[in-house]
Amino acid sequence: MKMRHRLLGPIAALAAAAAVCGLALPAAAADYKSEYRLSIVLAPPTPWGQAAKIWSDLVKERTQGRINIKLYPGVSLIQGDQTREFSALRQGVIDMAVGSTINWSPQVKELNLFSLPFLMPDYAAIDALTQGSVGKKIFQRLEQGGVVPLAWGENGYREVTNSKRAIKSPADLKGMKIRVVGSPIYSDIFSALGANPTQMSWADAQPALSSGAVDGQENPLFLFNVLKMQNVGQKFVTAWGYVADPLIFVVNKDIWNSWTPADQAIVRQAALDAGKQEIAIARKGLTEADKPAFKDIAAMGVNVTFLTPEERDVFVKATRPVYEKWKNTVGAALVKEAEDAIAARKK
Ligand code: X2X
Repeated sequence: MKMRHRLLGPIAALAAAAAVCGLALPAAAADYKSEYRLSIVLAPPTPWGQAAKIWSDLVKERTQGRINIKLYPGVSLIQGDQTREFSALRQGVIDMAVGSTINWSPQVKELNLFSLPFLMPDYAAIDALTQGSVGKKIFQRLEQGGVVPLAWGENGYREVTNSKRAIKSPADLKGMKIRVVGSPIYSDIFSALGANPTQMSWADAQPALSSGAVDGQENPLFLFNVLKMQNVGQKFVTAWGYVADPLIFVVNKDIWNSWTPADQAIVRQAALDAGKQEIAIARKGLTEADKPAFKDIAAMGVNVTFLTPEERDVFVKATRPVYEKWKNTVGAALVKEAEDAIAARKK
C-alpha cells in the first residue's frame, strides 16, 4: 500500500507527460499491490511448498520486484479450511494459489477426474491427462469458474498408511478409521472398501494421527517422510497408487487483469518453469526402478507393502461402483477422453 502512494505522484506525472506526447503507458501500473498473497496447503520443504517458492522467486526476479509474492502455507488465509480455497480465490480473499485438484473439486466437479480410483496406473498416465486435451479442457473449465490457470504441478500418488496392520486386501481395511480429505468421493471409496472414513482438513488430521483418534491416512509418500509419521504410530504403508493429485498454478482474474501483458507473460512462464521443476522434485525417489523413497521408509522400521497385480485388481473391482457413480459427476465424455488418452499414452 505504501508503495502505491509513493508511486502515484511520479506515475500521474508520467501519465500526464505521456498524454501530451501521445504515448501509451502500462495501463495498470499504479494498481499493483505491494504484496500478492499465494495460498498453499503444504509448506516447503514439501514439493508442493517448493512449487510455490520456485514460482514466487522466479516472478520476483523476472519482474525486478514489481510482483512480490508472499506464501501462506496451511491455507492460513482461510483458517485452514482447504475445501474453501477455490471460492476464496474467486472472491479475491486469495490472490494466487498452487492448489490441489482434490481441494477444489467440491466447486469444480470435473477435478474429481483425478480422484477416480485406479484411473491412472502410472506417471505417464498422469502426464497424458495434464499435458493433453483433457488438461486443456480442465483449464477452460477453471477459466469459466473465474480464475486464470497457468500450469500443472504435482502433489502425487496417495499411498495409504496406518497403525494397525499391513493392508493387502480390502478385508485388511475393514473397520479401520481412516482420515480422508473433505471431498466426498474419498468417503465413497473408503466406505466401498469396508473402512470407516472420517473427513477432516489437513490441519485437523495431524493431531488426530498423533492422538490415535484415527488409525490411518492417505497422502503422497514425501509427507510421511517430512512429518516422520512412523513416530505417530503409522507403521504400515501400502503402495497401491489408487489416485494421484496434480497441482494447478492459478491467479485470481482481477489480479491477472491488473497486470501488464508483459508481466502476465512473465508470471505464466514462471509458473510453467516452476511446475516442470516441481514435478521432477515430486517424483524423485519414486520413479527410479528401486524406488529409494520406499527403501528409506522401510529402513526406519516401517512395513512397506507392494501389491501384486492380482491383489491390486481386488481393490480395483471393489471400487468400481464408486468410479461408475462419479463418472457422471465428472462428465462421462471427459472421463472417456481421459481413458482414451491413457490407453494411447507412451510408456
Ligand atoms: O489434506 C491433504 O491430505 C492434502 C495435504 O494432501 C491436500 O491438501 C489434498
